[in-house]
Amino acid sequence: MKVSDYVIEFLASKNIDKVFSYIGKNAHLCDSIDKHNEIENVFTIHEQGAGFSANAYARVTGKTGVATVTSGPGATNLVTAIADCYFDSVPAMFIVGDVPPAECKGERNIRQYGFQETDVVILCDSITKYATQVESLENLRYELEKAFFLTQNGRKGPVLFSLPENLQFRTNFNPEEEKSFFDSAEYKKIIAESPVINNIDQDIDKTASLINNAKRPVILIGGGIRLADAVDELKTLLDKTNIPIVYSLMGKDAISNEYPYNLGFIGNFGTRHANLTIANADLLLVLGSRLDNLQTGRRIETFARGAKTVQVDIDKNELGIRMDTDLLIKADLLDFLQQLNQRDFVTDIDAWHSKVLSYKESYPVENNLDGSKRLGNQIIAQISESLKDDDCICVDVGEHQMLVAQSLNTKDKQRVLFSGGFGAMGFALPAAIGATLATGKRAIVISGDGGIQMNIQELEMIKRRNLPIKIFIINNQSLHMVKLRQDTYLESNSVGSVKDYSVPNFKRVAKAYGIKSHKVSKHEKMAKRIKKTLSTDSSELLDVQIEPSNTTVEPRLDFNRPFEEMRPYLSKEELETHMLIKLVD
Ligand SMILES: Cc1ncc(C[n+]2csc(CCOP(=O)(O)OP(=O)(O)O)c2C)c(N)n1
Ligand SMILES: [Mg+2]
Repeated sequence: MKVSDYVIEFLASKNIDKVFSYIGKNAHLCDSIDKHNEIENVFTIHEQGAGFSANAYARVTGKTGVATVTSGPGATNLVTAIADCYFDSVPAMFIVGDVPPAECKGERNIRQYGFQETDVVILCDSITKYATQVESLENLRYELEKAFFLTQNGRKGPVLFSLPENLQFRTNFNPEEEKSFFDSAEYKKIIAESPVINNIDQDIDKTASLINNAKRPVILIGGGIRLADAVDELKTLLDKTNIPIVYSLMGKDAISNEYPYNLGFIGNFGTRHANLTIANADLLLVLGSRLDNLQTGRRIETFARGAKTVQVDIDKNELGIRMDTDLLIKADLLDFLQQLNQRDFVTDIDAWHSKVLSYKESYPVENNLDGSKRLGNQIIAQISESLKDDDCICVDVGEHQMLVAQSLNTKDKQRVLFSGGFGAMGFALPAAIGATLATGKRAIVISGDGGIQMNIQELEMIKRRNLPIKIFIINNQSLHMVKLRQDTYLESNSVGSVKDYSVPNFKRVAKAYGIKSHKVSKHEKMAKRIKKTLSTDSSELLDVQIEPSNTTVEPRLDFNRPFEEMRPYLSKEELETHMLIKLVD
């Protein structure tokens, strides 16, 4: 059997139906994909585009996303997308068609021997679960099975698989004769160390008892719920208990705004009602969130300070490292919730419900404290009003992203994809391409004027494949998230974010790519234009031109403030009316 055919047959046997590709020394692999009936190449315009598309394919299907590129510059172009998978625990396999080992420098003390030689294994070692090069056919089956297995086992993530060009076209390969990873001691050891569900009986009892005794419980949802495919189990728990929820960026699309006790996004750019809810809780159940400091604020001792805390995560190294926690549980969230749901719950939290709903009514995110409207938040809320029930919304990085986290009102079947831990500008457009190709459903891009320019070349893909993608550019003509920091710490010296930064005419750019486009700048026309754009499925770009002052994110938590004290500040008297625990001096 030809080696490249074997590799592609292996992927097809894992139900992978698309590989995001850019051609080069992987040509044999791409040729085998092309000749296979159940799997297709999707050739993007840049390797980073292929990487982010594979990333989104994995996020929306739960399957392993696959991208393949050439050695050297192809691989380095992919690095950002690989890192993004690593930090957001996205299962993905990145295959590099590499330089033959005989043409590599080996032990020689030189920079490069072969053309386009780069040590991709070392390069990607710190941003993958496993990075390997197949140096001879003896290891091919073992390494391929191992690498693919690791993408999904335990805490998910990316692997790097380098397959030199000279091996791809060998035709004398018989996988039946080669050793399998699944027969190995290495595999048995990994399985033995995986989370064991029947060990957590006691933890489940304790958690159920904490829930039943709590007067002010809150669940903080992280990206782990989606990764564990535990959304339905979480809904069951909420049906039984009606516990209020808040979410991190990565947890946004696990429970929609259809749940009445969804208090929203927490943290430095969270909503005031979410932060007040955390601040006043007496029980905090953290499900699949690593509690990074954008969520907890820098004064971690003030975060959920009146609450007993339980943290559940599949990765034991994430447990309890940021705050004192009463109960730490290493478990797969699906197992954990399945078991927890078998317990009986008697909760008495009506007073708490009234309280948290009063937070929400007092401080709607679309309003300033004086009642005037916040245009940036309103635009995002208007987008949500016209979305279809199963749209996938792909969001870039910057102020517009925080506005989405605060104000995009979701429905149960919608997905919202972010570059969470890595915060990579340029994510949204190729992610939308991957999502829509994976599901056949419509995807929506919400990007800034900066982020969209980072992978704008992928508009060509939308046209070539006639994809149902709507692109909203929240165009404040600046890299405004950074401008905000320069205002605070650098006396508003907006070098790079406003000064010596520029944007093209996006409407004309889209037109050049053959994509329908419009521009809207009058505030009173925006709602109607947004609605019109979303009323069809065909590709379209809408340049929403807005003054930078209208995207500035509020409320926000300054680094030296207790968790509930967000800027713009409430008077002490007003804040005290909401507090069930003492304010920090
Ligand atoms: C690849 C990359 N480069 C730089 C940054 C730093 N950064 C974070 S947000 C941001 C501004 C984004 O500007 P834009 O896309 O216009 O969004 P806005 O904040 O204006 O809404 C920058 C430069 C980043 N996150 N990613
Ligand atoms: Mg901008």
